[in-house]
Amino acid sequence: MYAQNIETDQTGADDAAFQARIDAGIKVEPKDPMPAGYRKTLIRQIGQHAHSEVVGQLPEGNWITRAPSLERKLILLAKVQDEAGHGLYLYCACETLGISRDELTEKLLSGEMKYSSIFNYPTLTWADMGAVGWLVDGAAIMNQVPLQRCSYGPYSRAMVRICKEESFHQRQGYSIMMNMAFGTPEQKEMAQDALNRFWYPSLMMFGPSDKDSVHSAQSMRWKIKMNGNDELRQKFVNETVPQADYLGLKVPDDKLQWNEAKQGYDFSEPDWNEFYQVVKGNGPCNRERLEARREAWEGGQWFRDGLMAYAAKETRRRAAA
Ligand code: FAQ
Repeated sequence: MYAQNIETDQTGADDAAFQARIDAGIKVEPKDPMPAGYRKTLIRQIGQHAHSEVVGQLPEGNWITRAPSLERKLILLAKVQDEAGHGLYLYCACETLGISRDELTEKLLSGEMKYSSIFNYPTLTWADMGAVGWLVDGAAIMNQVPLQRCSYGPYSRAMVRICKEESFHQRQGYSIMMNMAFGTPEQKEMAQDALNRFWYPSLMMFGPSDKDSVHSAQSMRWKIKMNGNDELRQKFVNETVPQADYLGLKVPDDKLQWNEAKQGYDFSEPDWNEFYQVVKGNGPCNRERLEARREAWEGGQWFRDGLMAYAAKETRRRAAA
């Protein structure tokens, strides 16, 4: 249905009229004409976002069977299911741009499409479930709240529900951190260790520094992104440091300091060489994560075949009735 629109994508002079609509705050809907580059950028960003939600289930899924209580197990299970739901809304939003979910999955498995670097780090202890909720979902919210106002209708609407759920996820993570940080000395040590390991990878979630960001300028003109990477990273640090202070934990950055003039913290940049290595597939868990997705995709083939066969049978039954 949408393939037809792709053929009518705008180029050249029409781009100015499109930009004027974006500047006026008019949402772009699936059947509207749009520049080919706008469509391509959205498919890249929404597709990568969807993959991140789905791959993002793996580090936490790792702890469902080992949660320390039935209550924590239920909460974690619900959270991980929410991430699957986020992937679903986002794949659906992406499909409105003329690409199928199967194609998106194949691009993930072939390495052509990325997913967030953060999910290539291991979750070694229960405290990591706290750090992931607090820091990773915290960073995700910081990035996604502004996306509720992005120019593409289906993406902006998907973000509304996702942000509500991410907010619950962030709080459940912080609640685990509170239990650990105010618990025994050993538990506090585990909480500190989790913060030490997840701090810089969380800062990397916002993408490279604006000066090295390939897509930011154009994406911001098109309101596919609402803020630069550095601005959101700074906001995240400003909000998170007092939360660490409350827990009595130390952010692993000796240069961290409040800067009165800018009304924000000065902080150390993450190691960008490490970031690019992880993005290229050389992080601690890249191979394991893609292998898990490949197994799930291949193992689910019989189920997808069954659904298609059932749909075909229903169509035949209705036609005969
Ligand atoms: N990891 O030019 P930019 C979550 C790539 S959801 C991997 O600045 P852009 C929920 C980028 O793709 C987390 N690659 O790129 C959850 C580009 O490469 P390309 C995901 C990255 O797109 C929580 C190149 O670097 N959130 O966590 C990363 O303008 C807990 C140059 O970068 C979203 O996807 C990275 N961190 O800005 C789930 C939000 N950063 O494609 C489970 C939507 C950059 O040319 C558990 N996305 N790259 O080959 C965005 O806002 C943007 O896409 C950015 C990157 C900000 C991520």
